Amino acid sequence: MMDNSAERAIAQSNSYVRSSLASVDSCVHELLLRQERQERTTLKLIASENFASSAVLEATGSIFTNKYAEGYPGARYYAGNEIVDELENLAIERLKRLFGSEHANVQPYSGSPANQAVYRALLKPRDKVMGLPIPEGGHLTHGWDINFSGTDYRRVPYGLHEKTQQIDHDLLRDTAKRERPRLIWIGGTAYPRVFDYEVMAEIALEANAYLVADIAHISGLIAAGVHPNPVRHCDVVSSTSHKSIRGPRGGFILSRNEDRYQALYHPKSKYNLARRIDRAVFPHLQGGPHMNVIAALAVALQEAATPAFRVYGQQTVKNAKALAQALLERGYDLVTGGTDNHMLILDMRDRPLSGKAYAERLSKAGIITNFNMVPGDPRDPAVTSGIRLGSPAVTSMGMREGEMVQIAAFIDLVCRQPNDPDVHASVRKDVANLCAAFEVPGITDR
Ligand code: DSN
Repeated sequence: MMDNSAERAIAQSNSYVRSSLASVDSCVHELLLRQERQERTTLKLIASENFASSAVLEATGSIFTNKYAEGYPGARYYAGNEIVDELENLAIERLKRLFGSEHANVQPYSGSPANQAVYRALLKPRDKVMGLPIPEGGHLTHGWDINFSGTDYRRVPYGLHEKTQQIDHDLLRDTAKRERPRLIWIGGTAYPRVFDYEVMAEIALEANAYLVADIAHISGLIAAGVHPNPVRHCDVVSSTSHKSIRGPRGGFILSRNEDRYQALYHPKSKYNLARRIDRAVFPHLQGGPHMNVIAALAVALQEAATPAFRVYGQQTVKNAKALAQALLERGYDLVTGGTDNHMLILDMRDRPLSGKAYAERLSKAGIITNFNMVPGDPRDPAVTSGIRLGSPAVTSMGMREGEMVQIAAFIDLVCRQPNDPDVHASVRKDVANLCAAFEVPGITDR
């Protein structure tokens, strides 16, 4: 028999568990409401952001957050994992099916940890790595000097063709033959064109290098079938799960089972490529996987396998192209002259303000972007000369080409009179009116 005080304590803790956020923590609740209001009334044009569905959000906020499950399905270091084993296997199988991959790991906490695991599984410190530098559209983890990938490995940047601003495969081939890198990255965070995985695979083969695609930005477009799938050409493919694929904040890695360079680079290892990837994620780099995020990823993968998601991917690209065209018509320069994917990069080198200053002014007008380096950028990375725009989130709201033309007009108004508060206020009002005509997944559809 419990005494009265124990019963009271349990009753109190149960009521605490059932309390809503508003009654438990008004400060966080208020911040959440403000963020919701902001997202409902402004244009989310950050190319790496999106709106996860209510189902994805529900799984992210579920009790799976409580479960420790270090290890992998069937081989955990905690008891009580029968259900989460099923959950992780479900996410793995959905991922393998969606991308046609032999192996999948769904545990990386995000894109950078996924890429760290790739380095760990494939290379030794000081091995040579080729990747696109950040000003040309690459990612920090592709061999940038202030990142582990540039300090712990020898980086060999490859560049863009001076005129087209697209990857110069001839130059890349020559550099790879000369430098003999152990790994070549293909992918980036500010590259608006289609990647040629077939040519990259040839180049990697000639150099005996691993080819790794980082599809963080375009995994949704690949899943939707509107961009080529790199899986068959690459040794490993890494990604985040929250950008165009519209899942929770997280990452994943796809790979072949066997390592074609096992005898050359890992002769003493008793593990094949798939096992080395898994061991790099856990136990080398991470502890317990975030099972709530894996649950939400499974949901997002189910959504991404539907015909509706295919339409979403197609519309995302159509919208980016329409926005690009409308901005070109208004006299803006775009890196590479346009886009094939979900993003475009405004080159503002010949304009009076920095990329950072334009992004701040646009934000005052309710247009949320990020400032970004452009090829040949004379400015510091902390200010830059570019603005990156993306269509995934506004496409998730249901906007189409007509709205993109309107958005280009808003951007133009602000950039022409960046220091006029009346312009900021009037564009902000028009932006809010435009947004009010659309549902915001995860916010207004609950
Ligand atoms: N921060 C991501 C992006 O915005 O592209 C890359 O890591």
